[in-house]
Amino acid sequence: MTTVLVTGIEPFESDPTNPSWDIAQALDGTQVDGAVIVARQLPCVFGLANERLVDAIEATSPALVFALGLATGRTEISVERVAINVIDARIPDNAGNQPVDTPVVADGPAAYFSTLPIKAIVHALREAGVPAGVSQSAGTYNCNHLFYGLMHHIAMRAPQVRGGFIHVPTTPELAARHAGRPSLSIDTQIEGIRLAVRTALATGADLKVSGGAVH
Ligand code: PCA
Repeated sequence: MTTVLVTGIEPFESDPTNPSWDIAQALDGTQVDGAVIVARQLPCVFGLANERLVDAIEATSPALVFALGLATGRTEISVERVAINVIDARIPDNAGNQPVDTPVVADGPAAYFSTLPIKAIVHALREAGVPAGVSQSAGTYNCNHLFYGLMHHIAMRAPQVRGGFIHVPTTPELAARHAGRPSLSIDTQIEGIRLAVRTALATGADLKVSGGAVH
């Protein structure tokens, strides 16, 4: 049976939970159109998160990898387009490390693109009433580093795997701790990621529709 690896990240900064892991955990062991979802939690630690991700890929041999992370402040499920080869941490990670302007992979290419059908996923989620959009930057913290590590591993060692990164908004419960932050219920987020998996399984070539923004 086809395996889809969905990863979430442990809580970080001051939050008691991380919705990215709550979503992955809720989907763990469930089937989507003949594929089974396997979930793994990754540490919010530079370097170690990428080692654990590679271990999980090697242990589960997935066809698809969806790495999830929390982006407090985002208003919608954000399907990331590009991972960049830089870490510029605003806060220390859970091991106390705070790299500034260091590459994720020394001598690696400047960037990698997601190999998920990002436009098709956004279209499917919006059609289903789940707020979603393409994001042109996963930031420069742990999630971008994880996304870059994923795409670098795929490029170098696992070209048969398709993968990418999705940032999720915070939940109402967490937003209540951060006044003014937008949120989306965990049930809507779980359904959104399930639908993203279904869409990626069913989509070879991505849709050619505009997902850009003029800022
Ligand atoms: N979000 C952070 C790191 C862990 C997480 O869930 C980020 O966007 O980098």
